[in-house]
Amino acid sequence: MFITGATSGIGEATAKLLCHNYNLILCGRRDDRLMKLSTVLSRKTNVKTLSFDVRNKEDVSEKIKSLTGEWRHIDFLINNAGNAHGMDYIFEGDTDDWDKMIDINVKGLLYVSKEILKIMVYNKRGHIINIGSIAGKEIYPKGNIYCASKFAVDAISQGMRIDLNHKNIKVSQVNPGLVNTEFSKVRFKNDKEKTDNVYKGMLPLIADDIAEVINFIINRSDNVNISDITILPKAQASSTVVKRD
Ligand code: NDP
Ligand code: 8X3
Repeated sequence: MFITGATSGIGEATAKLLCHNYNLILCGRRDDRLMKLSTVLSRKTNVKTLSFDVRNKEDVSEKIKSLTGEWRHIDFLINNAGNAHGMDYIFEGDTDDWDKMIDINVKGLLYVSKEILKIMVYNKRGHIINIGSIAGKEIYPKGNIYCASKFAVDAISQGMRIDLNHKNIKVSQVNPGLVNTEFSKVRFKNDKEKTDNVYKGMLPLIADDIAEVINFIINRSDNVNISDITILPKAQASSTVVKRD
């Protein structure tokens, strides 16, 4: 089980849930968190950590190629690493934020997939779960480039599913709505007020909700593929319609 973005939020919750049944390869940039998680989860399963920035194509390739023996038997890839950076009108957006979202959410996902697919195609089996978003299904004001990056993930998931169909590799996409993780803290660059406002007066999903759905998807019979699933909190009807008290 190869999980990107395992150092917080959805990736971390997924690692904690799946450690009961799978060996784990956990990725992220924050070494201290990878080490802590590895120490805890090693009590339950075999854990390997790989520290890299998904934007660094050479490092992604080197780190994945460094896996040997049993660690190359990767049946599941959870492409979860990603974030929003900023939330501005398109005429006011910061191009550094745009670069981050496209480089991490789109190109990073591709670099990781490229390397893992070499293994899955060779093994003639595998299952990729891409973490998309409701933002990859509907555009909302000031969502512009983040939405574009997640629309790209949606297109990539569909393209993967088609191209890997004859390679015995399943591709699923999970599209969460509002989930209370470090996502908004990153998006708003640690601005507490803006972060708190995202979830004000409503009950968002928690990372465990998404981990449970991932667990469900990977535990269907081999003949079944949950190809695309959107999960919203009860208070959220769409990207823009959220009931708040
Ligand atoms: P978090 O901020 O809690 O987690 C993001 C994870 O991605 C971290 O583990 C982080 O690790 C990793 N990451 C970010 N940038 C990089 C990078 N350049 N290289 C490697 N790893 C990176 O947010 P979430 O758990 O909420 O986000 C996980 C996924 O879910 C994302 O793809 C996000 O777009 C998606 N999503 C989130 C929603 C939400 O409301 N929270 C809703 C819909 C989708 P580190 O910093 O250690 O590298
Ligand atoms: C995260 C959900 O609505 O904040 O992908 O863009 S949203």
